Amino acid sequence: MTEEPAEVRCLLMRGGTSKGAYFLADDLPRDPAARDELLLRIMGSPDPRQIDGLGGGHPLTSKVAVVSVPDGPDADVDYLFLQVAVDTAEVSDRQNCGNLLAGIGPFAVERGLVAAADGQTSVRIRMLNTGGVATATFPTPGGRVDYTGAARISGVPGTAAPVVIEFARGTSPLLPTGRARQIIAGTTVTCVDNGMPTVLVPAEALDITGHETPQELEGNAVLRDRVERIRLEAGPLMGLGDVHGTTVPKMALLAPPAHGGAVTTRTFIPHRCHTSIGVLGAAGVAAGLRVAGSVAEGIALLPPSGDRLRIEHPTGFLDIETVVGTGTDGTPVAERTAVVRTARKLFDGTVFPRPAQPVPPLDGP
Ligand code: NQM
Repeated sequence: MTEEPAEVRCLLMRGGTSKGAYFLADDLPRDPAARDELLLRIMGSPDPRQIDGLGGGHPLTSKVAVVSVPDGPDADVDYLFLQVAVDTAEVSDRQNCGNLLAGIGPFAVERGLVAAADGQTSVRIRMLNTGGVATATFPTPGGRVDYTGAARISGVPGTAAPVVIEFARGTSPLLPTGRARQIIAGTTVTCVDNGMPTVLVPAEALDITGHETPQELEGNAVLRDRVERIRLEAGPLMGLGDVHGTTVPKMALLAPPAHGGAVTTRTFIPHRCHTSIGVLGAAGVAAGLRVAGSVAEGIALLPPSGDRLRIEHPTGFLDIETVVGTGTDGTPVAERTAVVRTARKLFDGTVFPRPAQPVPPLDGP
């Protein structure tokens, strides 16, 4: 599409513990700047409440998925994730989202990009933000997506159909700085990338227990400042360049498990504290736990056998399977990562973007 649309076909979905607007790429402007400007008006940004758009006033509910037909045989659909900032006029493609990923297969079936089998359907999804490929498998009795089921994930009330997601072998180095641990801004950390650049930081080193609520942590200005200083120094070391104003790397604070899992986490994404944990953020934590010499040693408790790790977070836990092996150059690689999520179609229809006009500065309630 080249012209500025007055209305756009849109499917609103919960994907895992996030919520976003899903579009076919063909229904949006082709030019990325025009597309992003339109998405700001659709989501209602910039505005802390996003009251004039679809966004929910939090990074976890201000997300967009753009889906298209791939040009090669390696995938069934292409998925571009866009994070729409809440209170600034920014749209970023610099991170992926494993939660919205859970809705991509069902969306592809809903929009006729993929024919569903009678029973289960698997969709190979190329994730354009990172270049990786994931396969999502979900129930499609009678060739239609069935969103109902018995799978329960922490952070979402009730149960729904399971979406099983398998990530192919990682394409980027698991340890982007080449080291299992290092001192950054005076704190010993481990930098990992298992689909999402993430810095693992022992909570104790930041003078917190790591079991505080997200509200308590967001209210701790000294902590937020220390976490941000580590992040800003870690970004260039991880090959991300200057990370001022970007949503990566994520900051995962680690503490001993409290409920039988492998580790407790509190994740800054990067300025709000996640109410649970991102899928790929958890993939990074899980892989980091398996790297010899990482900062997780002495904090995490690995089960004696099996690939599955339970990552505790503020609203429960996320179970994730990871296998970390050794690459040809002798460095650790994530061989395999798998997770179960759920997704649900919330609304299918037409969204009417706020008209293009200058937004006056905020001057009161
Ligand atoms: O890490 C939040 C989320 C995410 C991203 C974030 C995600 C992931 O929970 O794969 O899912 O870290 O911005 O949606």
